Amino acid sequence: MKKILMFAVVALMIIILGACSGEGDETSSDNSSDNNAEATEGAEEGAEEASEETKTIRAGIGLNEDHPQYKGLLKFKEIVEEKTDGAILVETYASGQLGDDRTMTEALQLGSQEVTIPSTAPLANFVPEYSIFDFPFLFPDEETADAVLDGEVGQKLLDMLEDQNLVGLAYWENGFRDLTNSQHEVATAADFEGLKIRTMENDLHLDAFRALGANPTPMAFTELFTAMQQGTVDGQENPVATIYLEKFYEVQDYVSNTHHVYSPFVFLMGKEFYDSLTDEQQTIVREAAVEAGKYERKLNREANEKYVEELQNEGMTYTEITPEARQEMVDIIQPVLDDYTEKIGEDLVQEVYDAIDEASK
Ligand code: TK8
Repeated sequence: MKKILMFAVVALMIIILGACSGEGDETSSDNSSDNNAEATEGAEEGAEEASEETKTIRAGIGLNEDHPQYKGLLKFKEIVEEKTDGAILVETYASGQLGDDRTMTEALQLGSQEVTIPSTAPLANFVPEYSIFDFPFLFPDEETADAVLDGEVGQKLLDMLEDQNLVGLAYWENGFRDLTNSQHEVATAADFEGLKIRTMENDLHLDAFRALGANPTPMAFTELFTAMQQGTVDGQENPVATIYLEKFYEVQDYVSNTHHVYSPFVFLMGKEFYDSLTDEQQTIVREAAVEAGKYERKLNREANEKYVEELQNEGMTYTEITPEARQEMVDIIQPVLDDYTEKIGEDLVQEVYDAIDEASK
């Protein structure tokens, strides 16, 4: 009898202990599932935070803080930081602090910088087709340039940048380029003879100035002022906004309204950085680059007349190029354009000219 009782007590104890440990298991399993849930939630939050950790755009340009290009960059910064609620911050660097157009474009390809806004000319070293934008006398006015650049063929050229690990988000405006020099007035093609002219690092520019009889030297913008100051070059060519705001009148005496090239800027972003953004962030930076670009174009155009007057007030001799003299320059340069049409591809060149005709109607 005693044995049966003992067995019953032991059995009862086993059942009670099992239930407890079961509860414990349930409790622990509940705990572990709670812990798992918390862990998962924490990881998801972490991942979410990780995907939304603050990203920083290092944006460098070559021109100084007085230029509309920098004011446009500040507008881009304002839009992006506001629309991402600070998830993307923009650091702005002017005056070539991070390098020149080519070296900053290379930095985007390497991921050591996120944004730069070069002229199209040096981009021809990355995508040869970009030389089309530096065909002298291509665009008749800013409105036609806007229509072509912001249209189908402009987008086709932006798309070509992706193979270079770059994303082109928008076209901004550098402007119609005019010639300055320290030697003498330039009123006709013959006046280019022997002038040592700095050009952007673009073979078409070099060949066009050689055809006019000048002695061109390719050079980064960051070296230009010193080269003019030291007489390494006699002259250069840039829009009047740059000539005035970069104080070229301190080292140049003559300016001619050659208007020989309409120069766009391209708002570039490194492709790896762009791909790291969320879809919403990609839309925000794209739309901000376009909106800030329209603002920059407006600022750039508003002051052109004023800049010409200011340059004369600073002592520069301003020479108007007559239509006949300009036509003579066009005729002299034409064989160079025929050569580059072959290099770039006749179809693409024709597509640009057709877009210009369409926009000019
Ligand atoms: C500034 C340059 C400049 C360009 C040149 O980074 O190199 O002369 O016209 O505006 O892009």
